[in-house]
Amino acid sequence: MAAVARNSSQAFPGIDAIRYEGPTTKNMLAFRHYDASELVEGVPMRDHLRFAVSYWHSFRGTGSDPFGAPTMLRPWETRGDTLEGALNRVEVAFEFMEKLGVGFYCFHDRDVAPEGKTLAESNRHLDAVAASLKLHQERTGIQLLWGTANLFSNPRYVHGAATSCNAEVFAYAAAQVKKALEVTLALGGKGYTFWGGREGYQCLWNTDMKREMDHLARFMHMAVAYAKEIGFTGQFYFEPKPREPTKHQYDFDCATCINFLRANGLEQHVKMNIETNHATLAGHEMQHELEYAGMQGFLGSIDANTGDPLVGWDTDQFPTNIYLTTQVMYTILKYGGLIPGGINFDAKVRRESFEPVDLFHAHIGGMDAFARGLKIAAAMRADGGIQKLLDDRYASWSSPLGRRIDSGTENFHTLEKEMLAKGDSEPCTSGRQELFENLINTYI
Ligand code: XUL
Ligand code: CO
Repeated sequence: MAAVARNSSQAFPGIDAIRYEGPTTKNMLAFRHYDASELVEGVPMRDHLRFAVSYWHSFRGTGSDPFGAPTMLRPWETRGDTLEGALNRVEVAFEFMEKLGVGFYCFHDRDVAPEGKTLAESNRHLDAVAASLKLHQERTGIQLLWGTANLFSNPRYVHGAATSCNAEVFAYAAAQVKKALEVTLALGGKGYTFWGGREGYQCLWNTDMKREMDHLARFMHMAVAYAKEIGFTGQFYFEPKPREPTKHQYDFDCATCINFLRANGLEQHVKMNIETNHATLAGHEMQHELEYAGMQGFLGSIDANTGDPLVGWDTDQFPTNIYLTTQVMYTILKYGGLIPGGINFDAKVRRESFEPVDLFHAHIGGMDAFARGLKIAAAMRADGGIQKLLDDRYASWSSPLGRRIDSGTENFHTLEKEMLAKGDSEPCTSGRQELFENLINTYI
């Protein structure tokens, strides 16, 4: 299949490259805050943020929902789910990403190439599309942030993939990930993500949880071994999600995933790809998930989106809330950044936002929201006011007693002796939550 090195796509006529025009511009197809080359803490914004477009939402999303048919107007989609259609879509996707000015994209194998009648045919399709993706990557400099395999859409995965009750499904999933890893390597992918898909259960009565989780660990070890064999040195990620499509997903949240990795000897090989809407489904704030992973060295990459506070499922909306992006960027800066990860917009335009231009508005808004969050977080760090309040709160740990406890020289006997002699502990000081919150608002 002949792939093209130039891009003849004109799917977005009338839309030029999106430029930084500053906060006062009236042009809604411009960045107000994201200036790729502007230095923040000495690093260009593009390298802090490493924005990626999700192929599945932006180029395979149709707008269908359980109550209605597809709504998306995508004039370039004239060839359906064929190889020809897939190759045309690559050009459209690269036209979009070039105009938007993002450095990265992410895909599942079945997003970019149609599934064939056999595994061998699916692999041939994927190779043909990957050849075109590679040429367009070389032409534009846009890189693959991470690849993944879709182990959940096909009916064969009805009971899961690595955790299926059917051993042949496990084998098929292994073959699919093997191929996806090869393609990710060929495209210079910076990472490879495992989202659990249907790895979970709907009912414990029909589920052998121990067996399923053992199989998941075995599957992951096979992936690690194969990556080593082919020389794939990209970062592996787990993407936690607590529920949907199953009522309990095994990769529930960061704490669950990190425990699974440690319990199965995988902690050196896998970090977290943390998604905002998944965090909230788990009953956590995104900041909690980032902090939990970051403090233990498991912060890898993020899937940026947001849920709707009134809707209890994974709505995958584009992030526009500056408070949220400030929390995210503050925590990311605190743990030294995301490289080799990035900020993947795992987000979809609403079903009602069905015109091609809405893809631009959505991404521009998300990128600007993160750029503002980054600048605010950097200002908070430069000023040091929040850190000072935090240090004050824990000041007693700098006392001689605090230092002795932290250095490990104390035990229950010595501490009891000290408190018996003293009679009571010193009174606590205020937590000053409202002062913290007011101070944060002064930066926003
Ligand atoms: C599903 C989800 C996935 C992963 C990749 O909720 O987030 O799109 O990001 O499989
Ligand atoms: Co995701």
